[in-house]
Amino acid sequence: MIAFEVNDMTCGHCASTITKALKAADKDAKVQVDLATHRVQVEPVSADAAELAEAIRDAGYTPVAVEAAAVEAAGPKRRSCCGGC
Ligand SMILES: [Cu+2]
Repeated sequence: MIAFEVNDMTCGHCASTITKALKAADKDAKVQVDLATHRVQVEPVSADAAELAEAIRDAGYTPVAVEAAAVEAAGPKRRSCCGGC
């Protein structure tokens, strides 16, 4: 299980964009999104953590590996959204 915090994922449209991006990177992956906590959990089949993070970035979002979240929290946060909400 790989988990990311995606703080610029703010609505259902963001969540579905990210889910699609992850499935495109690893079509058999199990993806679970929790909008309230901005968490994305992935059970990958063929992709590794770096590829999954890349897929989220390519979709226009900023994934933070949950282990690294405390470090990243000190930095500036992007506040933009997908425009779909
Ligand atoms: Cu959105």
